[in-house]
Amino acid sequence: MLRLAIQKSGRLSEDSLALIRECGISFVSSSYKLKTEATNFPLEILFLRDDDIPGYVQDGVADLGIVGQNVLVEAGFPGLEVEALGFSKCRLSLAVPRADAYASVEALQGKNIATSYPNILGRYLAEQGVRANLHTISGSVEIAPSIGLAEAICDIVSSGSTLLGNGLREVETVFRSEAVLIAQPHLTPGQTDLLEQLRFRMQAVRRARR
Ligand code: PRT
Ligand code: ZN
Repeated sequence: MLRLAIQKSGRLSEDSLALIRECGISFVSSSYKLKTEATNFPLEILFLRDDDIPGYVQDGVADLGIVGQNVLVEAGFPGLEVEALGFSKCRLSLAVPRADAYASVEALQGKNIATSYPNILGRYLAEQGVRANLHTISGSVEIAPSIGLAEAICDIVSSGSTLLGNGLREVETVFRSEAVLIAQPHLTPGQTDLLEQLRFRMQAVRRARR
């Protein structure tokens, strides 16, 4: 038996469920249940907040998970990734108010930057030799400059319309992300075998979609 953790409700949920179903795995899901069991594959599905998924898989509470690389790497467990899934593509970018001068990342030296990704951003800035003050906030990061909390932000971007709507300009891509399948480090040989069957089916689904 394998336990797979997926996002309960959010941007990853629909595509995660669709992928499992396209792998030929049948299950009944209702919005009230936090757990369901597949009827034709030894798989249990847990519905969780995406932020909790890397830790649960690292600890072996769940054997597998589907999560964005942004959340996985920020949580500090990049090594759990076993398969890139090709959906929920986005980027983690730095942005500044549209009217502000910005020549290069040097412009952020000594500035206040609001983000929900202090670890990924901190590493990026260190590589660039930039020292800045990071303010970690968990949501609505894009309003930080307009309320005087920070001179720049670092947040997830896909279409860019949220940045635009908040008078911000994307200036650097810090990290590129997509959904990935992750696995706990201590699967039994039987579970490893099931994981390989699942990966094989997932790869076939991706090939068929192209
Ligand atoms: O409740 P829970 O904690 O489970 O969900 P959540 O609110 O933390 O996450 P959710 O559902 O918003 O996103 C889940 C994952 O989807 C993220 O971790 C990313 O890997 C991926 N993803 C893909 C995105 C986006 N695209 C995205 N556009 N995550 C967030 N956004 C947000 C972004 O933060 C910004 O506010 O959408 C806004 C920007 O979108 P654009 O299109 O205006 O640029
Ligand atoms: Zn989350």
